[in-house]
Parts: sequence; C-alpha cells; structure tokens
Amino acid sequence: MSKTISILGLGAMGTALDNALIDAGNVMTVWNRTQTRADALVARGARRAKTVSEAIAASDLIILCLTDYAAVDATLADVGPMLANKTVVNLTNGRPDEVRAIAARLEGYGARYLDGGIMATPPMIGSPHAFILYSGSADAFEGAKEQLAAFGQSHYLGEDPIFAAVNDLALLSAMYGLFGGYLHATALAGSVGVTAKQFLPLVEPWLAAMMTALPDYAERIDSGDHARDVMSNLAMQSVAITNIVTASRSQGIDPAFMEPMERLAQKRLAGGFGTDEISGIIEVMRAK
Ligand code: FVH
Repeated sequence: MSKTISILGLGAMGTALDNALIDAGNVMTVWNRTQTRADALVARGARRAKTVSEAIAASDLIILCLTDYAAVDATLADVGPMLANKTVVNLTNGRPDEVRAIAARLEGYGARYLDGGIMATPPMIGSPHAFILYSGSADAFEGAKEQLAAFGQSHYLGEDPIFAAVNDLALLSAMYGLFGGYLHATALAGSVGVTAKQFLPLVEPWLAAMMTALPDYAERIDSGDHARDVMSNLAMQSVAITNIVTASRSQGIDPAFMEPMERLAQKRLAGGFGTDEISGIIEVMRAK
C-alpha cells in the first residue's frame, strides 16, 4: 500500500532511501538544506518541500537521514509541536546518549520515535544484502514496517531506542577493525615490494578462513570459558602480535593500529591467562 512519506536529508544515503521508496510506489515529500540536491528526486515525482515545516506537515511518517545528531537537532529545532502523533524514523548515525535525548524530546511532543542504524552503503539500499536495525516505539515499527521494507531487511531489536545505535556502532567497529587490519597488513607486505593486488589472493582467503573462528569465540565469550580445548593459546599469539609491532617499526610502517591489540594481549597475559584462547581478551576490554 502506498502512503505519503517525508524524507529530510538527501545526501548519498537519503537519496538512495528516497529512490527505494519511490520504486516501491510511495508518494514522497523531500527536503534538504541545500535545495538543489532534491532536483533529481523531484524529476522522479517526489514533491519538494521548501521548508522543514512543509515536509513535516505533508506526512505522518517522517524519515531523517542527516550527517549527525547536531544536524538532526538543527533541522527539528522549530517544528517540535508539529510532530505530535507522527512517526519519526531517524536513520542518522549517533551515540546512545544522543539517541536517548532526541527520543525523550520528540516523545515529549507526542511523536512515536524509532531509531535506526543502516548496515549498507547507498548502492546496496533495496537489495537483499542491505539490513537496517531499528529500536524504539514498537507501534512506530509496526505501522511503518511495510514501507521500511523497501530499504532491505528490517531487524527490530526492541523498545529501548538505544539498541539500534549501540548495535550499529558495534558492527561498524567490527568493520573498521577488519579494514584497519587489512590496511596495516597491506602496508607491511608492501614494505617488501608486494603490491595490494598481489597481496589480495593471500589476504582475502586468510580473512575468510579466520571468520570461521567466530562461532567458537562467541560460545567462549558467553560462557566465560576461554580455557577449554585451546588450539592457539594467548602466550603463543602474543609473541606474534609483538613481532608484528616490532617488525612494522623496523620496516618503516607505523604500528599504531596493532599497538592497542598488543597492550590488551599483554594485560590479559599479565593476569595469568596465557594458556587461554585469545577470545579472553574481551575480559580486559570489559574491565576498562
Ligand atoms: N553513505 C554511507 O555509506 C553510510 C552508510 C551507513 C549509514 N550512513 C549514515 O547515514 C547518514 C547520512 O549519510 P550520507 O551518506 O547521506 O551523508 P552525506 O552524503 O554527507 O549527506 C549528509 C546530509 O546531512 C545534511 N546536513 C548536514 N548538516 C546539516 C545541518 N546542520 N542541517 C541540515 N542538514 C544537514 C546534508 O545537507 P546538505 O549539506 O546537502 O545541505 C546532507 O543532506 C549519516 O548519519 C551516516 O553515518 C551512511
């Protein structure tokens, strides 16, 4: 069923979201601080709102996709009372403290607030590989889920509005860990003349093979038992980690990405857990 929807924020992601909603047959109203960014969407049939108030008045479902929460605050600064009985879906990346503050503020105006974390790049939106995390008002999710399905798979995580943001940041930290590790590895291999393209057939299957360790780590983490059936103990791995840091320096590569891992491994080792699996490092991460 098509329904009027307003999108505020037409950057790379907001534009992809709007295109997906148009493709799904929805009637769209669009607003962007820089108005010209709406032109292509207007050419596809979206209605241009000249002001934020116009965009809010046009729809019961309001989607925000802006750089950060400061931009969200600035955009909604003068329209709070207009949000009564509306569903606001905020797909802007943010911290839990920011999510709590905006959820309380908008709910104070009588809005239903749903926070979201987009786990996709703009070209992935609308494909089966895209998934979006949601948390906050269950009523808001129930009422909007048919429309939100246009973006990809929806995962509703619960009523606490911060769940989506925390899980989003957690998944992004896994991604940046992977990217940072890949970049460090490629720089180190490059120090002996290996190009990134030459290194790729080695690093890609290696990372894929190492991913298969995650189910076992998850079991150890949840049970707190990092000591059973250990194959690659921490004492042995910490030698390799220190070798990476030391060799990086001598090869002229900044070891900054790997140094925190070395510190954490040494801390866990100093606690007497050298015979445990490396998954036990999570215990020193949690202890701060
Ligand atoms: N693009 C991506 O790969 C990621 C994928 C995962 C989710 N993120 C999050 O999506 C949010 C928006 O990201 P984006 O890619 O659309 O970002 P930009 O293309 O840089 O567009 C930014 C929009 O925000 C508007 N904006 C910025 N500041 C303000 C403000 N003070 N008042 C009103 N609007 C503001 C900006 O407007 P303009 O510069 O065109 O006038 C754009 O519409 C983000 O949270 C990602 O983490 C994307």
